[in-house]
Amino acid sequence: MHKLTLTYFDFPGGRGEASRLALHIAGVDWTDNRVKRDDWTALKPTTPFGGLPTLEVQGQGVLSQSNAILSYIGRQYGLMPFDPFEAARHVAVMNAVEELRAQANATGRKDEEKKRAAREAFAAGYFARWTGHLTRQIRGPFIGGDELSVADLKVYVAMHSYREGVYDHIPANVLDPFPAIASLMQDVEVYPGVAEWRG
Ligand SMILES: N[C@@H](CCC(=O)N[C@@H](CS)C(=O)NCC(=O)O)C(=O)O
Repeated sequence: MHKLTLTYFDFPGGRGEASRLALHIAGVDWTDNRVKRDDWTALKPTTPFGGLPTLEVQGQGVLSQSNAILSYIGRQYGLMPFDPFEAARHVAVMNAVEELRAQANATGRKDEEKKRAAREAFAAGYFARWTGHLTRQIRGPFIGGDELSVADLKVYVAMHSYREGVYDHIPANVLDPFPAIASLMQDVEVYPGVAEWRG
């Protein structure tokens, strides 16, 4: 068994949290390495692509890119479908979460009124379309049906941030019109190990 170290910033969200959840659910021996912002400048050039998370797999090397890390953990520990087409569909969902993140991040503005306008347009436009697309990917209760996967964890962490109001001017009830996503979130929350990890 390879020793695993997941490195990410010290907060319960972003691109690293789904991998932490997956490793916890998998019940494997892993190190939760949390980087302080002050230490990041020195660490950044040592990472494969200049970003976190990374996953060090002892004896093999260091992986970067959140979706590659999730795919690796999922394949190793039964949190990814075995069927190649179905697995690729799950990767597509994870990549779509990254596209959503990029669009959301592009709504940041220094001027508060401009930010409000950009966020409201995003919520009514890209976000509403995206959640519609995601809904059609959910077989129910999880993306692949009965089995939880790393893609469900990625969706869960990303959608949770909206519910927590991380993006100001986007209301915390923005997911209300999408019951399949709300149901997936609920089922992830009661999945063994999740509440324990999230605290
Ligand atoms: N495509 C990469 C993006 C990695 C990334 O930009 N991570 C952010 C944290 S979520 C980061 O390292 N930010 C600090 C920096 O870029 O210096 C992935 O999915 O892992």
